[in-house]
Amino acid sequence: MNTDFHARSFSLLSEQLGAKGIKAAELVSQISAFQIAVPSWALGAGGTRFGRFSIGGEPRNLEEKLEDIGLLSKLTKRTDAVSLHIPWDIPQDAQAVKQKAASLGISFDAMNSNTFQDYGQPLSYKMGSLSNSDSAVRAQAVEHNLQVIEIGKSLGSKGLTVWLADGSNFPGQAHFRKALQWTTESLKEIYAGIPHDWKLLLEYKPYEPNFYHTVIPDWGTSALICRQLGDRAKVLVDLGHHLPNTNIEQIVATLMHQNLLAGFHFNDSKYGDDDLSTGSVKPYQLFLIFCELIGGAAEGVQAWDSISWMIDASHNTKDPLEDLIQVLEAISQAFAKALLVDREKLTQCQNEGDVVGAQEVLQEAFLTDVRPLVREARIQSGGEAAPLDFYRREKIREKLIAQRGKDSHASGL
Ligand code: RM4
Ligand code: MN
Ligand code: MN
Repeated sequence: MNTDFHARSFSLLSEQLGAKGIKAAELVSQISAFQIAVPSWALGAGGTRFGRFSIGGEPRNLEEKLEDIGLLSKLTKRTDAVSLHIPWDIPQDAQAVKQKAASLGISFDAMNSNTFQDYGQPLSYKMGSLSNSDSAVRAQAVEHNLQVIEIGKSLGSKGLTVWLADGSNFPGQAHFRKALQWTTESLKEIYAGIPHDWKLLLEYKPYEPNFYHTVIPDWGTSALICRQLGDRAKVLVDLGHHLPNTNIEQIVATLMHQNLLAGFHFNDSKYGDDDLSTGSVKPYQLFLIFCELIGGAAEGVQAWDSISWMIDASHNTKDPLEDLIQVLEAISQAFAKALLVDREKLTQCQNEGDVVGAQEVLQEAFLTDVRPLVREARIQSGGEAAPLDFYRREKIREKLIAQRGKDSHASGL
């Protein structure tokens, strides 16, 4: 990236924004402060049920995963935390792992439990975990979540994310009400183990791996359960966990209105839980979601700081580090564009029934090229002007392959 090109584009944009009464320097500091956690499972190649193709140089252990995130942090300055998945990332020596992370400027975001796979535990989750009709399986799944909380405590995490695959594949297979009841009771036991300064982030998903019914299929069911648990339980919105064309921005607004939004799993979706790169398919939707978030925080319905930001992606063709650089950029851009919305004018259009005017307000912000702002934020924070160019120029993947081998395999999906 030519420094002169950046300086000129940033100064032109600052001037254009200034003419509208917007201070570029304020936007830059808001963008700089925005940090998004990276999931430990996004650093290796993801597979599909048809196959998995190694990308080479994948991190072989938790320490190497932290190193990859440390690198991302250094280049982008947009991430300072990792979200771990247990049992994929059990730390052998929590203190050493914590120290290593600290030396890289990385902290531990929400912990993810896993009761959707069998990994040598005594009882199988084939027929469900927290919703299982067998109380011994439910107890085992509860115990696993409590252990994940303990691991999280030792690392300084402040949250437990629960995503359940529980459901059924065929009509008649499960008793809907009992499955929901058992799930709620199990979650109550887990919630009892949630420390006072933690939160429980409850995810929902309409289908997959079960294709007829899922016990927590939507935000409403998740919200109903959270209400029965307590204030520290809130709904996690994974952008891929909706049926096509769902109005996710409205879901976000509703959850904020009830102070029930735990946070996000960022990804993008064409059909379902595709785990595609955020912003690659529906950047306008992402912008509209940020408009609701910024509006909700500004109007005081839910505090900005109470919301967690995490990426949840998986790729079988892209270099995951290159992808994460792209994704951090796409999220920053959507956030920056939403900060540009003239909220006063929007409210006025809404009150006056000016439909065309309201759309103009949103388009004015969305169509602004905010890349110079995002770049300036990164440069001022000490990151790279063009992280992807740097990554390729420095042949980082080649170096990782030399160090870790061509067939190294990161734990995860
Ligand atoms: C699920 C869900 C969870 C994630 C797993 C790997 O679809 O999104 O958040 O932990 O995938
Ligand atoms: Mn998720
Ligand atoms: Mn998912």
